[in-house]
Amino acid sequence: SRANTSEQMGLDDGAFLDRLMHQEGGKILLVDDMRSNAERVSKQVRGKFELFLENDPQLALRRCTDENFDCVLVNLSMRTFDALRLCAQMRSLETTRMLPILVLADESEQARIMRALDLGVNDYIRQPVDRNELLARMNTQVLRKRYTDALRESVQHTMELAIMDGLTKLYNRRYMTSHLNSLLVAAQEKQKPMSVLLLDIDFFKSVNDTYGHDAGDEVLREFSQRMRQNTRGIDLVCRYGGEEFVVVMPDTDHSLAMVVAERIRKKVAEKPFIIHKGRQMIDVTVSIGLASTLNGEESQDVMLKKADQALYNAKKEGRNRVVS
Ligand code: GH3
Ligand code: MG
Ligand code: MG
Ligand code: MG
Repeated sequence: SRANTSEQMGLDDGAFLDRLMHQEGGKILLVDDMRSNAERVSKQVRGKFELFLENDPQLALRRCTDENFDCVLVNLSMRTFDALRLCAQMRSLETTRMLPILVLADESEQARIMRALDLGVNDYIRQPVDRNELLARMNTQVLRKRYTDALRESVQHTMELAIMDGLTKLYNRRYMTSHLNSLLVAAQEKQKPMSVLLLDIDFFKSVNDTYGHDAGDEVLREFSQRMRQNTRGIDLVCRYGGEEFVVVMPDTDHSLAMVVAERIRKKVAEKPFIIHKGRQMIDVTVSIGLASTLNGEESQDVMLKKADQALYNAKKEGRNRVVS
């Protein structure tokens, strides 16, 4: 649903925002230890918002983390615990930092209202509560939450599109080539080795021809998954082109890179790829060209050319092998 929301949030799609803002209701958590008060609020929002009640601050925090509330309503004059402390905790926790907080306050609580606002509470309502005012203020918070959520998703999605390959969720070629040179420079400065693998799936055209293009796509996804599982977090795994991939391995000399490349090659060849929801099994192999830094002064172009030449030899020598 995230991608869906983001797509709908396209910059020129004002209609999506319109729909977003006119959605009714919202899921509200009321934190209150006074039953009678809670019942009054509940009656006032009935039919407009979905209201849940929690009378323990720790449980309230947990629920705000686990459930997707649109707004929290906190009664500032609770007797059994400090509402301000709860507000402070909500603002400091990563999971509740962005959740709108609305406080209910008595006439006499001006100083505490100020402190609550200081802590980052979004708004307050005086008790006894006027129903229309309560609904209006809650609605404002719910809409703001929805808007910022959608905006954040959209920004994240845009950033992902810029650096990731859509099919495999690996880094894309542009991202890799914009980092490889500086990684090589950093390796040289620290006098660390560095290796690059260029991988090309064998006879991939015949996978498409035999099982169809969608099957080919599934193979590419599963292949990417196996590469990810057999590399480290600091390795840069990217889709270089159609069925060609590059793994950039910092701090990795030729012999270690050989071990990694062999492991990937084996993990691809040893188990058939299961596609079409288990209805089809395809044997896949990969050829891998390996290039490692020698004097530490190799440029990106030199490294990729070396890997490409090695890959060419791997194909020529019969495929399903690693050549350096
Ligand atoms: P070789 O062992 O020499 O590498 O043989 P090959 O068939 O893998 O080589 P070739 O480069 O001739 O074919 C690559 C094929 O990959 C051709 C193209 O249709 C297919 N391909 C490229 N991108 C995609 C994609 O995103 N999805 C699918 N399904 N196929 C793709
Ligand atoms: Mg190819
Ligand atoms: Mg080819
Ligand atoms: Mg190929």
